[in-house]
Amino acid sequence: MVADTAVFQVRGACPHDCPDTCALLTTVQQGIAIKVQGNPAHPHTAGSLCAKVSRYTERTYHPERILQPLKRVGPKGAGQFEPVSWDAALTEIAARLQSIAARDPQAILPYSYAGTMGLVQGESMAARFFNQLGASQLERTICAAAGGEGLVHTLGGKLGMRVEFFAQAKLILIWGSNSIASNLHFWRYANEAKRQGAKLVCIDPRQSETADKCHEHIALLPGTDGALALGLMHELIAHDWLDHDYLERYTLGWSQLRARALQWPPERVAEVCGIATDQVVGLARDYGACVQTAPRSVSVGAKGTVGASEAVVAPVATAGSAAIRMNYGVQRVHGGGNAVRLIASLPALIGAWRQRSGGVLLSSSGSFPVQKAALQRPDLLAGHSPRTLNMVTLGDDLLRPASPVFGPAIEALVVYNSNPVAVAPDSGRVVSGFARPDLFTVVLEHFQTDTADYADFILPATTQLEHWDVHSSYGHTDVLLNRPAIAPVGQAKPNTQIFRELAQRMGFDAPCFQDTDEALCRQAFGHSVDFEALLDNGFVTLATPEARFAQGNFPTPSGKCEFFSDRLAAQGQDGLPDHVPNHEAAHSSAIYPLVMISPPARNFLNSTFVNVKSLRDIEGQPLLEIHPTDAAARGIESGHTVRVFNARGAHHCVAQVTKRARPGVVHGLGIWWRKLGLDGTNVNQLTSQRLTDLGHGPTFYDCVVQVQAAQDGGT
Ligand SMILES: Nc1nc2c(c(=O)[nH]1)N[C@H]1C(S)=C(S)[C@@H](COP(=O)(O)OP(=O)(O)OC[C@H]3O[C@@H](n4cnc5c(=O)[nH]c(N)nc54)[C@H](O)[C@@H]3O)O[C@H]1N2
Ligand SMILES: Nc1nc2c(c(=O)[nH]1)N[C@H]1C(S)=C(S)[C@@H](COP(=O)(O)OP(=O)(O)OC[C@H]3O[C@@H](n4cnc5c(=O)[nH]c(N)nc54)[C@H](O)[C@@H]3O)O[C@H]1N2
Ligand SMILES: [Mo]
Repeated sequence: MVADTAVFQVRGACPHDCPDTCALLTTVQQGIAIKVQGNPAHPHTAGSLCAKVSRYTERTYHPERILQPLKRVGPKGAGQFEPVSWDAALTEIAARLQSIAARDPQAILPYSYAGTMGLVQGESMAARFFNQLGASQLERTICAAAGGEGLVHTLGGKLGMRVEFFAQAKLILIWGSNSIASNLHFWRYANEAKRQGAKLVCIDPRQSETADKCHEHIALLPGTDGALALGLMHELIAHDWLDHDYLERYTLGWSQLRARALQWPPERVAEVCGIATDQVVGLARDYGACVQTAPRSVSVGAKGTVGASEAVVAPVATAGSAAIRMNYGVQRVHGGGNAVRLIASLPALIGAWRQRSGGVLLSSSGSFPVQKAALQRPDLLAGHSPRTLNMVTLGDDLLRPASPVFGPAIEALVVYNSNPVAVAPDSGRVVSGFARPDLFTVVLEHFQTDTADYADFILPATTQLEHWDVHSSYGHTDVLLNRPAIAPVGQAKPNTQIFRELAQRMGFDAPCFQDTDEALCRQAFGHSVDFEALLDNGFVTLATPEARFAQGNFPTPSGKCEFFSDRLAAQGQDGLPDHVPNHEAAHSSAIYPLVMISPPARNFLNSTFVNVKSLRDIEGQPLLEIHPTDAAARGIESGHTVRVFNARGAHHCVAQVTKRARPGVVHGLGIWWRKLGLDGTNVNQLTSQRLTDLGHGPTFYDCVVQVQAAQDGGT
C-alpha cells in the first residue's frame, strides 16, 4: 500500500477546447494535486503548458468550486441556492423530466459543448441518456461547423498536414489564427521553421501577438478571406505557378475554379479585403515560389484552357514547401464555409501536398477512429425520431412557443460542459429565455457561471484531475488517456456518473447504463487503438501517412480534391466555392459603421478560467481594441469606458486605443463572464444568431456596431 505521504505523478490529458490536447503530469501529495505540468515524454507537449492550464490546481481547489448539489431558492437568475442531498436533487430532477417526457420528450433539450473535450465525459453516458429519453437532439455547431463542412466538401474530411511537419516548411501562412494565444504547441513548430529560414505570414484583421512575430501581416477586413484566396489563385494562374500534373490527376472542377478565379484580379481583391494590391501580389509570389512540379509543355494563356500535360511528369520537389495553418477564426462569418473551401483548395494548385511539409491544416480530428455509435448508442432512440435544434439559435428557440413547425416549446434544459449564457450569440435573447419562470433548468458545473445562475438545480461535476477520460485532438494525431489523479473534491461526481444515476431513477435498465468510465474509455476506440499502450504511456500516436494527399487519395466521393462538389450542388448550393460577403458588413451604415470581432483573450479559454483571479488579473478588464483614428473621431482615449451597441443591445467595456485594430474594425476580446464585466453583459450582447453558409455555424465575427464614450462611467 502506498503511504499517505508518498509523492507521485499521474499521467493525464488536458481537457480544454484547444487544438493542442496536451499530455499532463499531475504531482499528487497526500491525496492533493500540488502541481500540473506538461509531460516531457509527449512530443507535441514537450513538457510545457500554457499559462492557463499551469494554473489548473488553482481552478480545481478554487474556494468558489461547487462541492454539493444546489437547489434554487430565489427568483430565476438571482443566483440564490441552498444545498440539497444528491438523492433529493436527482429524485426531483427525474420526476420533473419524467412528467415532461410523458407529454413529449422533445420538450427536453440537452445543451453541451466542449467544456471538456473528453470522449467519455462529453457525449457518452449523456448521449445514451437523452437518446433513451427521446429528447430533442442538439446540433453542436457553435465552433467549427462551417469550417468542418468546408473541409469535408473539399478534402473529404477534417484532415490535413501533420502538425510536426510545419517545422520543415519554407513558407507558413498563419491564416485566421492567433497561434501564440490559442495553439501554442503549433507555434513551437512554426518557430523552428522560422529559425531554419522559413517566412511566416499572418493573415488576420487583428495585429495579434502572433502577427507581431511573423515576417508579414496582412490585416484584411473580417470575412474577406475567400476573396483573398481567389486573388491568390488568379495570380498563380496568370504566372503559371501551377502544378499541372497534380491538378490533372488529383483534382475535380479545375476548369470551373480557374474561370472563377480569373474574375478576381489583385485590384478587385485589394478593394474587397481593404488591403494594398501589393500585398495580394506579394503573397501570391511567395506562395507561387513553392510550386512543386510545373511542366513547361503546357499552354497557359490567361484566357485559354490549361491543357493537361501529355507526358507523365514525375513529381519532382523543385522548391521549398508552403504550409497553411488555418484556424477557426476565418469561419465565424456568413461565408466561412466557402472561405475554408477556397483556402483548402490552394495547396492542390501548387502541388504542395506532394511533400509532408506542405498543404493545409485546419483540423486533424477526422484522423481518429472514434467509435461514436458505441459511445452514444443512437440505437436507444428506437421508436423516437426527435427534432434537432441548433445550439447557435438557443436564444430564439427558448422563446419560441409550440407550433406545428417547431414542435413543443422547450420546457426543460439540461446543460453540461457549456456556459451558454456567456458564449451563445445574442445574449439578450438567451438571458430572456433562461429567465422564463416555467423553464426547468439543470446545470452540471464546476462553478456558479452565468448559466448556473439561472438553474433550478446545480449539480457539482468533477474536473479532469478527478475522473477518467480518453481524448482525440484537432491539432495533432495522438490519442491521450486521462487517469484520475485525485479523488473527487467534495461531493462532485463525473458527468457520466450523474447521468448513470439519473438513468436509474428514470427506470432506464439497458445494460449500457451500467458501463464504468474505464469501460467507456475502452469503447471509445475499440480495437483500433492499443489500450494497454495507452495505459502504459498515456498517449498513442495514430499510424497516419506522412504526406496524406501526395498521391491524391482524398476521401471525397470522387477520390479527388473537390474544387467542385456535386454533393453541395445536389443540395442546391453553388458547387464551386466563391467569396460570400458578410451578412452585416455589407449593410454597414452611418448608424453602425464599425465591424466588431471578438476573438479569444489569451488567458481565458472561451469563458473558462475567467473566474481564476491570477489569470483575470492579467487580462484586467473587458477590453475593446480600437484604432487611434476611430477613437479620436469619438473622443475616446485608452482607459475610457465605452458603450458598444447595435440593434441587439449595448455592452460597456474599457477602450484600448491601439494599432492592433485596423481602422473600421474593433475587437472585443472574449469571453468574459457577464457578471465579472462592467455592466453585467459581455460581447455576445451584440453578436447575432444568423448562421453561416455551410454547416449552420455561428457568425460571431459578422457583426456591426457603433462605439461611443460612456456618459457616466459604465451604466
Ligand atoms: N487561449 C485560448 N486558446 C484557445 C481558445 C481561447 O478562448 N483561448 N479557444 C479555443 C477554441 S474554442 C478554438 S475553436 C480554437 C481556435 O480558436 P480560434 O478562435 O480560431 O482562435 P484564435 O486563433 O485565437 O483566434 C482566431 C483569430 O482569427 C482572427 N479573425 C477574426 N476574424 C477573422 C477573419 O474574418 N479572417 C481572418 N483571417 N482572421 C480572423 C482573430 O483576430 C484571431 O486572431 O482555439 C482554442 N484555443
Ligand atoms: N463572441 C464570441 N463568442 C464565442 C466565441 C468567440 O470567439 N466570440 N467562440 C465560440 C467557440 S469557438 C466556442 S468553442 C464556444 C465555447 O463555448 P463552451 O463550450 O460553452 O465553453 P466554455 O465557455 O469554456 O464553457 C465550458 C463550461 O464547461 C464547464 N466544464 C468543464 N469541464 C466540465 C466537466 O467535466 N463537466 C461539466 N459538467 N462541466 C464542465 C466549465 O466549467 C465551463 O463553465 O464559445 C463560442 N462563443
Ligand atoms: Mo471553439
